[in-house]
Amino acid sequence: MSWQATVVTLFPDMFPGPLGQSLAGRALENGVWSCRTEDLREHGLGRHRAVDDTPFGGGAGMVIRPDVADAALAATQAGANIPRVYLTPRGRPLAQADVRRYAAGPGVMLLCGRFEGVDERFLQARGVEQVSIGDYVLSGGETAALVLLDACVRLLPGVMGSEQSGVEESFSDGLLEYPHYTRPAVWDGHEVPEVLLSGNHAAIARWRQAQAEETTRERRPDLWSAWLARKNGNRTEAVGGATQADLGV
Ligand code: 6GU
Repeated sequence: MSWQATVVTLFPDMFPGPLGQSLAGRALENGVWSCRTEDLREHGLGRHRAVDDTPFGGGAGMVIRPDVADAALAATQAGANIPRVYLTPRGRPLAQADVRRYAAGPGVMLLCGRFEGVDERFLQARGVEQVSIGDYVLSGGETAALVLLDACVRLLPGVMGSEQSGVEESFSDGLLEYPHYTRPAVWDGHEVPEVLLSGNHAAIARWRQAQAEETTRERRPDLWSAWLARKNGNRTEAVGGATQADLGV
């Protein structure tokens, strides 16, 4: 029984798209996962198969009707046990913890919006999670759905070549990853950090940890604060209730 992605969209031809290539593509061919689409248009109303209507209260754009969205959801026959996710810039930010949760289950049902959005009553009544992939606006949820699926599929058992590369990467311990270098040792006059050529594995591990911390502090103050809080929290636990001030941090 393979991990099943079900995508409700007005553009079914966009799937599996790039996920038919490379690692995800091979996993798809091998039956590790499957990708089904449900064309929202087939559930549209009237001669024009309308899926949307003007917003109550006025304003710009169109809104996907709850009855149309619900007919498409029913047609997917996706079980009530699989997470239902609507991709929208109004959603909570997608995090690796969400990806792990989705990948660990039987699959996901993804609803891709276009226009201004989907009627909120449908989302609430059918237990649909709302997820965003970042603070920028895409023309529709389809590319966001592809991002979410890529992140899930690479975690499925047997998809990634090396288990180690799944563990040590950015975000697995809340820090960004350290930088990487390969041959030649001198390129265009630029040398590789000396410690990496030393053969001193403990020194290399310390250098990489320091680099990861420095990069995170500079680029992602949000992750850095969370990491510090966790570290200090753990330390406080270990010494039995000492405050951060006690510890000089
Ligand atoms: Cl999930 N959808 C759209 N349309 N734009 C986005 C997004 C999703 N996440 C970030 N921007």
